[in-house]
Amino acid sequence: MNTKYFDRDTTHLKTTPFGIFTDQAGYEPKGIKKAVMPFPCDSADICDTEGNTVFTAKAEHHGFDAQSGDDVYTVSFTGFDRPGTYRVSAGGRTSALFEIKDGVYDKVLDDTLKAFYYLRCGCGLDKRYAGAYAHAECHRTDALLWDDRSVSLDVTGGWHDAGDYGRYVTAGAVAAAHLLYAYKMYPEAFDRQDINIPKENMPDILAECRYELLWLMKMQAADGSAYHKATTALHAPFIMPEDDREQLYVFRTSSMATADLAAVCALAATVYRDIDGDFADSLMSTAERAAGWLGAHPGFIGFDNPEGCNTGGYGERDDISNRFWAYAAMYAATGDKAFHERMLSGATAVSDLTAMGYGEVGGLASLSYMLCPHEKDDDFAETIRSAFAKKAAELRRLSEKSGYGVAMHDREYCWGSNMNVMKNGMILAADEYMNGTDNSVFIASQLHYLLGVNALGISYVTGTGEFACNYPHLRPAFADGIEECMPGMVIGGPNSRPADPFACEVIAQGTPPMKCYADDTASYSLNEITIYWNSPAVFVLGYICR
Ligand code: 9MR
Ligand code: ZN
Repeated sequence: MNTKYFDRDTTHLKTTPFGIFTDQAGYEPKGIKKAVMPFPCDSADICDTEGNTVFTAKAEHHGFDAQSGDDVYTVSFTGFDRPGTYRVSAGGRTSALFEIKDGVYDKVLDDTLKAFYYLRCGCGLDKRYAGAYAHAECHRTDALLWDDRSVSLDVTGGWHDAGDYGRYVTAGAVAAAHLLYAYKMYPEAFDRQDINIPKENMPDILAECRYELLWLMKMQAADGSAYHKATTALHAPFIMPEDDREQLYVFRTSSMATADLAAVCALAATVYRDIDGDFADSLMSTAERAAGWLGAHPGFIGFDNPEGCNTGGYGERDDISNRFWAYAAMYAATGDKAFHERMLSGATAVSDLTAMGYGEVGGLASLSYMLCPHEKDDDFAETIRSAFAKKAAELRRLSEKSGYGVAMHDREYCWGSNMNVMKNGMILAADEYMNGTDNSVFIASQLHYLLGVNALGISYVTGTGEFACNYPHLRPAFADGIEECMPGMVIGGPNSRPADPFACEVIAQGTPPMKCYADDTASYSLNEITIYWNSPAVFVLGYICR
């Protein structure tokens, strides 16, 4: 718990005690292993826990890295594959401890998936599953329709979106979809998983998604459209979820939410069909009613917070990619030519066929289309494949140019930059899936960045690594009074356009993008968590652990 939250004291902010940056989870024995040193050196040693040197490698000068402002040296120790626990040391500095072993990322995969359980709303978290992070039932009361307070609705369930207790349809649909695509593409990684959540007769990842899907279905209005969000009028103070007893509201329909609901339910129906036929049927009926509404309402209905509400807006400028995703997923679920036609006719206006959400979702549509068993339009399938090939080539170039191996444009160091890192990993994985290009080294590099190979030498996943973020802008993590944050939370990360008072105070003008970060509860634009920042990390880890 960061007790300094309220007085904006910054003295507790720590910089890494380590001078050499490695993946703090570690490396597969056969994996590419590279440490980054932001200082001149000729060679580096791999040392065991007793300090004995077990391997020495020559350093290379990568050169100046503008995103970090560092003159970077790297050392490759891929040739060293003996399982064990090590540090890299050079020039009187060391790295954090890391392991070399088979299955070294399994625990991070488990943790990042379990994070969704910790965010469940509408239930209590039982000690058996949540341990010290158990808490009583939250947000069980009916919600009033914001625009007509005589209407009261049961919209309990789902995941809390983020550091706040809001629940938003577009955000939830995209996060669940990332997990479902991950399962479709890499089932081996998830079939064997046991993350200690209430058991259902299916892999844990599907049980966890089901919890969100049941809520998403409740967010459908009688006319088939989807309400945009369910939140209180104002963000709660930093209290436990069960202590947040303000009136809940459901906010009016948006066309993005309706399209995303159709898409995720249709996608989910294909996943649950063989596991739970009744559930797949109700998903399909929700998807069909939402798609029916979309057909009857071709105009864009966006969303802006009404007067008196300050919870997340999740406004979008158009719903083009959302509708495209809905029809692609409907076609994938049904094989119905009418949906195929609608998808193809909407495709030309889609700006990016590789975009993985939460706003632009063209890439999710592409995944649905390319994964589906039905007949495809050859030209359009080729258009999708080449969009991924082109984007992946660009990402490989960025990754090679970066001293830290991260495939990021400067502009991507924005609110939730770690989502961009992981989404870029997803695009590389999708390119590999569709085009057969081996992107494994580049995908692993994106994970290494997240877990410590970055200019601050910090692991951006709570509970993984000797120097990991621990004070996210996450209400229960503050209010539970427990020093250690619950594990597996992927935080937003560096943001070169800090947008909260704390960040504006502590991030000096001119700080290089990769260093615009502080591990403090107060900073929502640097250090919040959300479900759709965790979900692309689960996808990338699914690829890696498959
Ligand atoms: O993730 C969203 C980010 O891209 C936006 O820049 C930011 C400001 O509008 O909002 C973020 O979403 C927040 C949402 O509105 C409410 N729940 C927490 C989300 C993460 O900060
Ligand atoms: Zn809740």
